[in-house]
Amino acid sequence: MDKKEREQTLVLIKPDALKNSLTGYLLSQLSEFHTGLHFSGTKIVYVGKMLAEEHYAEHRGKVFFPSLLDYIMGRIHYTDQPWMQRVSALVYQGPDAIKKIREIAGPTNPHVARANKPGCIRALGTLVPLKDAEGNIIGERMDNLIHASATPSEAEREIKLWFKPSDIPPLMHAYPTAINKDYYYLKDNKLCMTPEPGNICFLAPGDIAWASDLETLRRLNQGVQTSCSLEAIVAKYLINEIQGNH
Ligand code: 3AN
Repeated sequence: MDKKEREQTLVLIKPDALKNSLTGYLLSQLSEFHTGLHFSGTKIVYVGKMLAEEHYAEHRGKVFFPSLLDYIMGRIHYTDQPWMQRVSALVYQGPDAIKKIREIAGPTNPHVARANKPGCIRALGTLVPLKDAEGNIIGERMDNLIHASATPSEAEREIKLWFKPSDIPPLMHAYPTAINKDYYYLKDNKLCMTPEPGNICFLAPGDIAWASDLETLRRLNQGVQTSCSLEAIVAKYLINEIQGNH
C-alpha cells in the first residue's frame, strides 16, 4: 500500500450525535460509497479527563475549555446516565482521507456551517452560551457532533492518542510500531518502572505499542524533555480500563 492510499484521519462521533441517534446517518455520510474511504479502526470509548485534556490540549486556558471537556466526556448530554458517557472513535483510511472528511463535517461553528455549507454534518449542531456566576455571557460552546482531524500531523497525534496499534489491523498501520520490553506504571501521575501497591501498569513486556510512545517513555525515564506528554500515552493505554480521571 502506498503512502497516499494509507492516509488516515481520526473521527469522533461526539455525545450530542449519539444522544440524537445520528450515528447511522454520520456513518452513512462517511461510508465507502460516499467517500471512497474505509475504516481501519473503530471503538466505543469512555472519555476520562486525561484523555479529554490531551485531545483538546491546544485549547487549554481558553474560557470554553472546561465546558469543552464536559462536552466530550459526555457530562452535558448524559448528565444523569454516567454509563452512557462515551464517544465513538473511528479511523478512516484512503486517499485524501483528511480533506474528504473535513469537507463533509463542515465548519467548526454550527451557525457558520448552516450559513456557508448547508447539508454538512456540523450544520446540524448547536451553539450554547456559556455564563459566569453572575449570569453574564462569557463565551459559547460549539456542540458540533463530529470531530475530524485537520492536518496530517494532527491526524497522527490524534490517532496515536485514541488508538493502540492492536486496535487497528496490522496491515493497515500507518505509523511504526514496536514490541515493548519493559513494565511501565503510573504512580501519582508520574512514570514509574517498579511494581508497588497502588501503581497502575499501562504497558507490559510483549505489548505492541507505537514506536514513538516507547521512545517517549525511554526519554521520560531518563529525565529528558519530550514533545509528547506522559499523559497522552497513559490516557490511551488505559482507555476503557479505568473509570475516573485517567
Ligand atoms: P475543529 O474541531 O473544527 O478542528 P478546533 O480544533 O479549532 O476545531 O476546535 C476543537 C473544538 O473546540 C471545536 N470542535 C469546538 O467544539 C471547540 N472550539 C473551538 N473554537 C472555539 C471557540 N472559539 N469557542 C467555543 N468553542 C470552540
